[in-house]
Amino acid sequence: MSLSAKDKAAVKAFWAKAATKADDIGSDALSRMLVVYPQTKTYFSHWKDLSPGSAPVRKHGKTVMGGVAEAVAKIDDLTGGLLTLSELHAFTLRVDPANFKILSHNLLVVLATQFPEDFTPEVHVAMDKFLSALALALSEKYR
Ligand code: HNI
Repeated sequence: MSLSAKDKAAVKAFWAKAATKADDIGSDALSRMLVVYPQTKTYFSHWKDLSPGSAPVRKHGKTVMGGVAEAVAKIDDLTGGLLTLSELHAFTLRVDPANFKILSHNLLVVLATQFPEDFTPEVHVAMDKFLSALALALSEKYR
Protein backbone atom coordinates (compact mmCIF):
# COMPACT_ATOMS: atom_id res chain seq x y z
CA MET A 1 0.00 0.00 0.00
CA SER A 2 2.42 2.66 -1.18
CA LEU A 3 1.61 6.32 -1.64
CA SER A 4 0.78 7.39 -5.17
CA ALA A 5 1.92 10.74 -6.52
CA LYS A 6 -1.66 11.90 -5.98
CA ASP A 7 -1.61 10.74 -2.34
CA LYS A 8 1.66 12.56 -1.71
CA ALA A 9 0.27 15.75 -3.20
CA ALA A 10 -2.86 15.43 -1.04
CA VAL A 11 -0.76 14.88 2.11
CA LYS A 12 1.44 17.91 1.37
CA ALA A 13 -1.53 20.19 0.60
CA PHE A 14 -3.45 19.12 3.70
CA TRP A 15 -0.33 19.34 5.85
CA ALA A 16 0.34 22.90 4.70
CA LYS A 17 -2.93 23.83 6.39
CA ALA A 18 -2.74 21.50 9.41
CA ALA A 19 0.82 22.60 10.25
CA THR A 20 -0.49 26.01 11.32
CA LYS A 21 -2.26 24.22 14.21
CA ALA A 22 0.43 21.61 14.80
CA ASP A 23 0.83 22.28 18.51
CA ASP A 24 -2.88 21.81 19.23
CA ILE A 25 -3.08 18.74 17.02
CA GLY A 26 -0.10 17.12 18.75
CA SER A 27 -1.41 17.89 22.21
CA ASP A 28 -4.93 16.62 21.42
CA ALA A 29 -3.72 13.44 19.71
CA LEU A 30 -1.37 12.60 22.57
CA SER A 31 -4.05 13.46 25.17
CA ARG A 32 -6.53 11.14 23.47
CA MET A 33 -3.99 8.35 23.11
CA LEU A 34 -3.21 8.43 26.85
CA VAL A 35 -6.90 8.44 27.82
CA VAL A 36 -8.33 5.98 25.30
CA TYR A 37 -5.33 3.60 25.28
CA PRO A 38 -4.08 3.88 28.88
CA GLN A 39 -1.49 1.17 28.31
CA THR A 40 0.50 3.85 26.42
CA LYS A 41 0.96 5.76 29.71
CA THR A 42 3.70 3.36 30.80
CA TYR A 43 6.18 5.09 28.47
CA PHE A 44 5.58 8.47 30.07
CA SER A 45 5.55 7.50 33.75
CA HIS A 46 8.44 9.91 34.35
CA TRP A 47 6.18 12.88 33.59
CA LYS A 48 4.55 14.77 36.48
CA ASP A 49 1.15 15.16 34.83
CA LEU A 50 -0.27 12.88 32.11
CA SER A 51 -3.73 14.46 32.04
CA PRO A 52 -5.14 15.87 28.78
CA GLY A 53 -3.48 19.11 27.73
CA SER A 54 -0.97 19.14 30.63
CA ALA A 55 2.36 20.94 30.17
CA PRO A 56 4.40 17.78 29.37
CA VAL A 57 1.67 16.50 27.04
CA ARG A 58 1.65 19.81 25.15
CA LYS A 59 5.43 19.88 24.99
CA HIS A 60 5.72 16.32 23.73
CA GLY A 61 2.83 16.84 21.31
CA LYS A 62 4.91 19.58 19.73
CA THR A 63 7.94 17.26 19.55
CA VAL A 64 5.97 14.46 17.90
CA MET A 65 4.50 16.86 15.36
CA GLY A 66 8.03 17.98 14.55
CA GLY A 67 8.70 14.35 13.67
CA VAL A 68 5.58 14.19 11.51
CA ALA A 69 6.62 17.39 9.72
CA GLU A 70 10.02 15.84 9.06
CA ALA A 71 8.27 12.79 7.63
CA VAL A 72 6.16 14.95 5.30
CA ALA A 73 9.39 16.57 4.08
CA LYS A 74 10.95 13.12 3.54
CA ILE A 75 7.83 11.52 2.10
CA ASP A 76 9.81 10.08 -0.85
CA ASP A 77 12.18 8.16 1.44
CA LEU A 78 10.50 7.63 4.80
CA THR A 79 12.60 4.62 5.75
CA GLY A 80 15.91 6.39 5.16
CA GLY A 81 14.67 9.72 6.45
CA LEU A 82 13.44 8.34 9.77
CA LEU A 83 16.21 5.85 10.54
CA THR A 84 17.61 7.81 13.49
CA LEU A 85 14.14 8.27 14.97
CA SER A 86 13.43 4.57 14.46
CA GLU A 87 16.68 3.65 16.16
CA LEU A 88 15.81 5.87 19.12
CA HIS A 89 12.35 4.32 19.58
CA ALA A 90 13.63 0.77 19.08
CA PHE A 91 16.82 0.69 21.14
CA THR A 92 16.70 3.59 23.58
CA LEU A 93 13.00 4.14 24.27
CA ARG A 94 11.95 0.52 23.57
CA VAL A 95 8.48 1.51 22.40
CA ASP A 96 6.38 -1.44 21.21
CA PRO A 97 5.76 -0.61 17.51
CA ALA A 98 2.07 -1.52 17.94
CA ASN A 99 1.79 1.88 19.60
CA PHE A 100 2.70 3.70 16.37
CA LYS A 101 -0.60 2.53 14.89
CA ILE A 102 -2.43 3.69 17.99
CA LEU A 103 -0.95 7.19 17.78
CA SER A 104 -1.63 7.31 14.02
CA HIS A 105 -5.28 6.51 14.69
CA ASN A 106 -5.53 9.28 17.27
CA LEU A 107 -3.87 11.72 14.89
CA LEU A 108 -6.43 10.88 12.21
CA VAL A 109 -9.32 11.41 14.64
CA VAL A 110 -7.96 14.81 15.68
CA LEU A 111 -7.28 15.91 12.09
CA ALA A 112 -10.83 14.92 11.12
CA THR A 113 -12.38 16.84 14.01
CA GLN A 114 -10.21 19.95 13.63
CA PHE A 115 -10.49 20.16 9.84
CA PRO A 116 -13.96 18.83 9.00
CA GLU A 117 -14.11 20.68 5.67
CA ASP A 118 -10.64 19.75 4.42
CA PHE A 119 -10.71 16.16 5.66
CA THR A 120 -12.40 14.75 2.56
CA PRO A 121 -12.45 10.99 1.90
CA GLU A 122 -9.55 11.54 -0.51
CA VAL A 123 -7.49 13.32 2.16
CA HIS A 124 -8.53 10.64 4.68
CA VAL A 125 -7.15 7.88 2.45
CA ALA A 126 -3.94 9.80 1.73
CA MET A 127 -3.29 10.62 5.41
CA ASP A 128 -4.10 7.05 6.47
CA LYS A 129 -1.60 5.68 3.95
CA PHE A 130 0.99 8.26 4.96
CA LEU A 131 0.66 7.54 8.68
CA SER A 132 0.85 3.78 8.01
CA ALA A 133 4.03 4.32 5.99
CA LEU A 134 5.38 6.51 8.80
CA ALA A 135 4.63 3.79 11.38
CA LEU A 136 6.33 1.22 9.16
CA ALA A 137 9.40 3.45 8.74
CA LEU A 138 9.62 3.94 12.52
CA SER A 139 9.46 0.14 12.93
CA GLU A 140 12.36 -0.39 10.53
CA LYS A 141 15.11 -0.68 13.15
CA TYR A 142 13.20 -3.30 15.16
CA ARG A 143 13.88 -5.89 12.46
NI1 HNI B 1 7.95 9.19 20.05
C1 HNI B 1 10.41 10.86 21.77
C2 HNI B 1 8.49 11.27 17.33
C3 HNI B 1 5.35 7.73 18.36
C4 HNI B 1 7.17 7.39 22.86
N1 HNI B 1 9.20 10.77 19.63
C5 HNI B 1 10.16 11.27 20.47
C6 HNI B 1 10.87 12.35 19.80
C7 HNI B 1 10.32 12.47 18.55
C8 HNI B 1 9.27 11.47 18.45
C9 HNI B 1 10.69 13.46 17.44
C10 HNI B 1 12.04 13.15 20.35
C11 HNI B 1 13.29 12.51 19.83
C12 HNI B 1 14.57 13.09 20.39
O1 HNI B 1 14.59 13.41 21.59
O2 HNI B 1 15.54 13.18 19.63
N2 HNI B 1 7.09 9.44 18.19
C13 HNI B 1 7.47 10.33 17.21
C14 HNI B 1 6.64 10.15 16.05
C15 HNI B 1 5.75 9.15 16.35
C16 HNI B 1 6.05 8.71 17.70
C17 HNI B 1 6.77 10.96 14.77
C18 HNI B 1 4.65 8.57 15.52
C19 HNI B 1 3.84 9.27 14.77
N3 HNI B 1 6.56 7.79 20.51
C20 HNI B 1 5.55 7.35 19.71
C21 HNI B 1 4.69 6.43 20.43
C22 HNI B 1 5.19 6.31 21.71
C23 HNI B 1 6.38 7.19 21.75
C24 HNI B 1 3.47 5.74 19.84
C25 HNI B 1 4.72 5.52 22.87
C26 HNI B 1 3.44 5.21 23.08
N4 HNI B 1 8.67 9.12 21.97
C27 HNI B 1 8.19 8.30 22.97
C28 HNI B 1 8.92 8.58 24.19
C29 HNI B 1 9.83 9.60 23.90
C30 HNI B 1 9.67 9.91 22.47
C31 HNI B 1 8.69 7.87 25.53
C32 HNI B 1 10.79 10.28 24.88
C33 HNI B 1 9.97 11.36 25.54
C34 HNI B 1 10.41 11.80 26.89
O3 HNI B 1 9.91 12.84 27.35
O4 HNI B 1 11.21 11.12 27.52
